Amino acid sequence: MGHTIAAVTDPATSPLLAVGSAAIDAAPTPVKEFAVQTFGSADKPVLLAGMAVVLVLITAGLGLLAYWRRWIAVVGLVALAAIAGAAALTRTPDPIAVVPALVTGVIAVAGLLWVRAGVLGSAGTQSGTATGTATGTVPGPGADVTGARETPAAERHASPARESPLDGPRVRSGQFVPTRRGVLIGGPAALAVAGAAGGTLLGRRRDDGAIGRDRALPDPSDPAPLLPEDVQLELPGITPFRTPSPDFYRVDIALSTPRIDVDTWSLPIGGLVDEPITLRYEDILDMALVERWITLTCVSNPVGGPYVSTGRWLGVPLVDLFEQVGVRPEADQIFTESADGLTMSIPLDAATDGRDAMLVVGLNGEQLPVERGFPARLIVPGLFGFVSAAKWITRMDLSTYDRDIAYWTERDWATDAPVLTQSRIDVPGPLQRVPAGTVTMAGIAWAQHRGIRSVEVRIDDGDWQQAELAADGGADLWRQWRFDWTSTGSGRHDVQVRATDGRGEAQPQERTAPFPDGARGWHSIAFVVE
Ligand SMILES: Nc1nc2c(c(=O)[nH]1)N[C@H]1C(S)=C(S)[C@@H](COP(=O)(O)O)O[C@H]1N2
Ligand SMILES: [Mo]
Repeated sequence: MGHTIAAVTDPATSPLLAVGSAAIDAAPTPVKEFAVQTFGSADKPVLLAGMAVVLVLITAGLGLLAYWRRWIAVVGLVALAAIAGAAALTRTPDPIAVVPALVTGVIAVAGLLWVRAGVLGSAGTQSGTATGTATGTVPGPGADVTGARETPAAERHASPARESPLDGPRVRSGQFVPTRRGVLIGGPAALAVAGAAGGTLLGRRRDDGAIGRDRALPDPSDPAPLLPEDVQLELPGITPFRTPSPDFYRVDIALSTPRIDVDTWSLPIGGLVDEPITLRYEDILDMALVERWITLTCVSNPVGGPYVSTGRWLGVPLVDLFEQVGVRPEADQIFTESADGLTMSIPLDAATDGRDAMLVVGLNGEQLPVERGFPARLIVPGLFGFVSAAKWITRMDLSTYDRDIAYWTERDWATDAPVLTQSRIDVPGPLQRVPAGTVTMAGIAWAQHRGIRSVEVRIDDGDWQQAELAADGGADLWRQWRFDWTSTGSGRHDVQVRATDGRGEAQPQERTAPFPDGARGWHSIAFVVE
């Protein structure tokens, strides 16, 4: 019920989603890392399913307690609703946020009392519905405990039940009285209907709830440089150089994707500046826009992992905005707030050293997709996404690291987070069987803003050998590589890869976990020659 109501008012305040989001915020970093590494992009469905199971168990427990002491169950339900309401307030600090929890609580308490009355029978009004000792039908679960106390024994025997308590619902003196069978079937059915309705509504709002997705993007005044044609190797199975928008990796803490109305959205830029400004969406579209190919990576990407993609981003250079507001010399970080409650912080030095740091409105020639931060987000080449790529941005302050602390910094992740050099084997796949003869290996390597100088491959315990590199698209982009090997006998072989960045630094062998500043180590897979 709460999910359905929230779909109409504000999805983030759905009891399930709000409590889930609060749990994500509160979860200690090791638990979060475990979830990301174990469940990958399914971490949120797993969390929600787990919560649903726990909730069903708790409410079932309260239902059983209600046979014994009605007030305990009522207090339990009120407590659940209060938790949901409080969690919703942490998402949307507006009294309206508690509405889904409040309505759900009221319906839950009323429903509980109603069902309880029906199942136990309340003295005098439903004499025929209770335990039916005379006909030997099945007594209700509470019959021994409360039924005997509440239903005068004489009356029970005086009017023997003609119907089994498992019969359908009956109407007694104009009152609809639920039966156990009705509750057993109707309860889950109502749950399924409400869940499906809420899910559908939420899903629909996720797709088209944002307003202003029909605006035409202007042409960039500084278009993306034409990429050399052979940045893309013609090899089956290799990661495409240009990631199609739907295939772009996605990582965020948002259980419900913020859907923003660009007509009411604005972006204040303030803090340690001479002249704060507030930008509307149209203001940004009116500025001189640049377009750049940039590869984005997540710090949570494990060695060989999938959280890296490349897009063509359209936006305003941050330095142009900073020129307008006049940044004071004491500022050392760009501190952002987003519609999902996340705060992030970019080292000011990195954003102003000449690289293409920008406030983005377009991806691959279209408005930013909703799940990519519509209407606007940041991109800073060379920094991991969790510090640099704030989606659904709602505020940008020039600040200092002493003054404001970002969400992930509070959770012990690195403050300064340059991308680490990584390389990945896409072909052959793990344990793939390949015919004897020439075996082609291929993949990608990245070290944004430093570039990739070379990639080396080692088969089994042999020597490192230079892989062939595809054309270089620029230092902010990943680079494809391939290596042809003539197989030496059938059976299992291991292949390892390591890249050297544009500064001549090779990837270290020693593996580290993604926490707190990114995974290190060589990717390695095994394949089988037939
Ligand atoms: N508002 C907001 N912005 C966010 C995040 C988030 O959870 N909320 N996740 C960040 C992380 S960890 C990464 S890696 C990138 C991923 O961007 P993408 O989902 O568009 O690939 O967005 C960043 N921006
Ligand atoms: Mo990330």
